[in-house]
Amino acid sequence: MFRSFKKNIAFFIKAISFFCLCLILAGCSKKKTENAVAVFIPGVMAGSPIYEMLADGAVEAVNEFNTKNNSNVKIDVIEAGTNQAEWSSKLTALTAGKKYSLIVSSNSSLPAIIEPLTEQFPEQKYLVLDAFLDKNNNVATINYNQREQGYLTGYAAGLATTASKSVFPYANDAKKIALIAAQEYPVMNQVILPAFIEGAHAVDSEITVDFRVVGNWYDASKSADIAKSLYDDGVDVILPISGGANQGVISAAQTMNFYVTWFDDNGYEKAPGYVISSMALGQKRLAKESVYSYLENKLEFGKPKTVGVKEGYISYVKDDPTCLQTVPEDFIFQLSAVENDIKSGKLDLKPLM
Ligand code: RBF
Repeated sequence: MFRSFKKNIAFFIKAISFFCLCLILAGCSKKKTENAVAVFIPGVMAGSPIYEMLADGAVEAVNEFNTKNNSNVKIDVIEAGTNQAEWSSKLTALTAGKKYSLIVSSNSSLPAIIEPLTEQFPEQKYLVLDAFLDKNNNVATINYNQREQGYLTGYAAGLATTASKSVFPYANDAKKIALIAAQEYPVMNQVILPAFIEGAHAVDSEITVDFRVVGNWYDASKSADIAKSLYDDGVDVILPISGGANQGVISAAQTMNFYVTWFDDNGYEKAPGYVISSMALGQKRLAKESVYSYLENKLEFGKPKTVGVKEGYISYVKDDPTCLQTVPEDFIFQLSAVENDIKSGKLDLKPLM
């Protein structure tokens, strides 16, 4: 009698333990499938198409995933602001909050901020576009071959500055172009500027390229002053890469009459007749595809990728109605030929970093 009572108790304890184990396992597996995404904008979105496209693509990916799978993945977009000294502590706080399974961002300075965090928070995954980081299994990076983007833009500027007034009325006799950057950073100094010069020199080796720095990504009146002084020096084509401050270069172009070559997205509408080229990044599509593949558990971490013209993530925008109306046909034809040479491999512009 006592033995059978003991047997029953033992059975009861085993059953309870099994039940608890099942509950724990169910809890664990549930936690694993609960995804949430944060888009960490290193700066502000206004005036920075590269960040707007990042957020748009990530939000679209989550919305489509939720609709297709009847799930409820959350996504938040957080602007870190223009004070770069605060980015590291803001990203640390976002990570430490453990609210998001994936933090998405974009720009080449982010890997250096993220690397130490991956040791402190080994569960956190990051996806960074427009950046490069090797051998870190918590970080996926996809970089653009901006030598191609810079080269094509330099080629465009070179064609315009050497053109006759009958083709480009605001072109002068001096063969002078310029790049106005918000700040100096490794990709700017070692890739974009050298490639811009390389492309211009492929048109004419006598072209001189001026390089000026605004000092931040928002001061449009300062960038307008810089652009005006460059114009006074004989510069007739400017490439602005200064986020919100690009607007100053656009207004100066319209007042003084010089040309602008645009970077990152389609810029013809900003100043029809003044913006003569646009070299766009497929940042929205890349953000959408990579966030979607993360949600499907297919995103590869620790294996950096580089994409460019061949893969369709850098492209010369020429099917735009304003472009077709305001930009000389022969110029479009010549620039398209260079893009095709890159596509076919005839012109091999290997990444510089
Ligand atoms: N690009 C922007 O359009 N807006 C920005 O606020 C901005 N901030 C940047 C800050 C740092 C530290 C670095 C390295 C780059 C930044 N970029 C910004 C540039 C961007 O990553 C890219 O290089 C350019 O848009 C050219 O494709």
